[in-house]
Amino acid sequence: MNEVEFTEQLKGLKTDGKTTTELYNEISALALNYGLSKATAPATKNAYYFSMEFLIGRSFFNNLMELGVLETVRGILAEKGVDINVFEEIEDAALGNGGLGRLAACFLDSAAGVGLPLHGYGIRYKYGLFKQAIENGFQVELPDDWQRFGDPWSIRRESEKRLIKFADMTVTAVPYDMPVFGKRVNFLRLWQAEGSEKAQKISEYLYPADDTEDGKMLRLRQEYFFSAAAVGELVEKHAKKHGKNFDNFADFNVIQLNDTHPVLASAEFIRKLTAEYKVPFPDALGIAKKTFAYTNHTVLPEALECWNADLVKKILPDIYSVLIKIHLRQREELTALKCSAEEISEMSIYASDRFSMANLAVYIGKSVNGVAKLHTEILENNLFKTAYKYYPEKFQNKTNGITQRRWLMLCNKELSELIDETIGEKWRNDISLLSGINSHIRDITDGFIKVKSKKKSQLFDYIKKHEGVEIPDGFIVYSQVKRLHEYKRQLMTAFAILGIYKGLKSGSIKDFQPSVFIFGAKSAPAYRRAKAIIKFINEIAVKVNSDEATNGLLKVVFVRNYNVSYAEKIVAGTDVSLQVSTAGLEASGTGNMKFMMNGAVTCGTMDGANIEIVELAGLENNYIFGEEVDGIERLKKVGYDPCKLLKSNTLHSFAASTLIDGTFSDGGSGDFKELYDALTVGASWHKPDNYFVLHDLQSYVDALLKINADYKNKKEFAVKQLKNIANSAYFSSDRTIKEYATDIWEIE
Ligand code: 26Q
Repeated sequence: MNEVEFTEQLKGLKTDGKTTTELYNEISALALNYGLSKATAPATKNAYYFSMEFLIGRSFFNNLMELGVLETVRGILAEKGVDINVFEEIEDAALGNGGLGRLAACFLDSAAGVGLPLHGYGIRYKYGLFKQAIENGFQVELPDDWQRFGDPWSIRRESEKRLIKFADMTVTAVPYDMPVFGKRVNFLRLWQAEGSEKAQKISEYLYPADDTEDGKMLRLRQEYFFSAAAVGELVEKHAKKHGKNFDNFADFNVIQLNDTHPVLASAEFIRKLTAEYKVPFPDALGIAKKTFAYTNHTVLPEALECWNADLVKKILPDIYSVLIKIHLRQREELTALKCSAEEISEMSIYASDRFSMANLAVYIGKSVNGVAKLHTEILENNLFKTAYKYYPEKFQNKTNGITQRRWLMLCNKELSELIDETIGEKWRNDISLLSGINSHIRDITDGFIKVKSKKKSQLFDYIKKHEGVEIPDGFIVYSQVKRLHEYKRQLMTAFAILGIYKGLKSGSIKDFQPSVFIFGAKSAPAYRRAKAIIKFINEIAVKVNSDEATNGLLKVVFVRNYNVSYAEKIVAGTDVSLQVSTAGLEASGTGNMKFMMNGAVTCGTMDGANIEIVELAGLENNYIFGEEVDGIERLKKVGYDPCKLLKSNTLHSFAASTLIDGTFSDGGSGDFKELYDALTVGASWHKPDNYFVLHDLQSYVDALLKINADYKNKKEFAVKQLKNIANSAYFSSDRTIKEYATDIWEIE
């Protein structure tokens, strides 16, 4: 099908009396066929991205854009009296929790976009990340039945289904292919579990947590299920083509492990080669070591996966044996390298009846990478210090990126057009040209201010409709949108807002530019303190928004069910991007990059990719505050006492007391007291104020107020915002993916 045929068929489409869902399915099917007709020749060497999560979002608009027919479709539908925006009813495919899953989606987009053969492998969850409702200020989770509108962008490949064996059952894995359009057509292949009721459970739910809940058998099954399906397919394809010689397997295939979640794939690979093709174990291990590469996405100790050895033995006995063999082999190697007993135990795959998935990934991986400069340094100097000492050549940095196609061209058409007018359209195919804006900044501030205020008012309309909160034009937009986690410090923002609110009421803060704070966040359902923070923010919102003395100056909105599609609106309509994690804990962040590319200044700590953002866009065009990694380390050594701060600083004691003095109600749940205790005496195994919220609070408020004051000079503020846009090309995932292709995958 060519474009003319596509257009003709679309023109012939009957729309009368059809539901949005019906139209969605018919138009998508047509576009899918058109897209598939552009299919590219298979590459010699392919890279495969194994990931438990692909946070794709809505495919409809993005795919039409990638196929170059979005405007045509918009026009033809308009002629038929259908507004293309009705398809915003179709919900996102939220097969991921947050950063790691969205990164996977951006990588697929970029690989297709720049023409690299990278394909994704994952799980086709029946239910994606829960939908979030807010009841009485509390998060409530509802199932996300994303397929109820149909799934017209997937193709079920019945003939390529495979059997996956567990000790207690055999499960059928059926692949569904989602094409990814660009210069190439690549595929995201998602496996669905079929068979008995127990079998189907494997692909029913995405784990709604981005840190580990220990020893969950179902998660172990999920990890093995899709890893084994994918490995089985790749190995058999190779055997068919090249005979049973696997020495050259890595010349044709490379597998990137998106965190440790799919690392059992390496054990399955060795199992399959040794058991089914009679490859000697040392050879199979050697081939695995040339095939797999590992990306780490978190240094939080609770998010590092370990599997109970008995559990593995019980449901995957053959994998257990392979893991033990790898472990013994690793010991031999480390002994030969003259590692001390302590060093061996630090790097060991198996210890205290548990398998460390990170140690396995580092041992097997031909490369190990972090996702921002600072993060990679932390891997080398802390988390994987000993491995780095013995295998320095494995370690690399690959700073994350985002796809400018979804996160600029699609979500901010107006800004994209301003860029076209300023530097021409070539940047659309070569993002590095964006830096051309630098020499025109002072000529386009007025144009930019217009675009930004348009995107803000679109966002305000949407918020009015969905959250019922009215935000007047002209408000400065500060946004913090990301998963809810204590280390990301949404609580610190809440405290800062309380500080500002108090200052406005008492008159100590003068000349304040009207501002709105927008939050969007889902909490893991079992993470009590994170849920308490959501409730706390909602309580603050009710109080602040209804106070007539201040609500012309200050508003707070917690948006419900934050997801990719909501993010597209928020990043375009934000002035100030809040990226305030405790230094050393946010591996990279990618929201920070989306905001930057849309012309928000960053108000943040020296953490993750924030460091690289200010390196490129200039410290003077962003607002950095708070303790840096060294300082945090020092505080930990000498002992940090938040209670001292509570005694001496009025801002701190005022803000923290609101958790326990009856200012706000937690509905009798005791949740706010739990938050207060976490700050003052510590919670779980954590020290008091484990994330240094109180320590950084004052400098945070100062930074927010400095921004507020600077904003008065709109033109100068627009210059800062434009400097960010002009220097954001580095954070395109086109750049990132090319680095992976050259430095790790060796594909073209
Ligand atoms: C592990 C075991 C059991 C249950 C859940 C998990 C689990 C699931 C998801 C552990 C971690 C995750 C996700 C981590 C994640 O999203 N990390 C983010 O990755 C982004 C992309 O690299 C970075 O930008 C963020 O800084 C990082 O937090």
